[in-house]
Amino acid sequence: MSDAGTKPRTKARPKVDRPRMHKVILVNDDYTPREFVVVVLKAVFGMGEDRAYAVMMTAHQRGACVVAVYAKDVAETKAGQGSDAGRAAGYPLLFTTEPEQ
Ligand code: TYC
Repeated sequence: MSDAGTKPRTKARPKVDRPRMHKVILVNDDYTPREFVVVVLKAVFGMGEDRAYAVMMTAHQRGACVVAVYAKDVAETKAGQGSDAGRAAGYPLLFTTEPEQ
């Protein structure tokens, strides 16, 4: 028989931190064509042409660019899809992930 709610709770319930969000980071390389990077950003991350071009150019000029922030499993899946698309086309295109904060 359940006594849910009838007994005082005697154990402490420590506040738990929310799971951290994870950044997806686009890493520059010397071989992947700019237009291919733009195509992948549009396909995998749902960006429009202008946003995708701006993110690609930031990675191109600065070495890397944060693409988006997601829950860990979503970030890892999307980073994998982007890197896989590059590999399938013979390019070293790389997306990595890292936790926020
Ligand atoms: N640097 C590449 C070129 O000049 C283009 C590029 C941009 C590649 C961003 C990867 O994450 C990247 N063709």
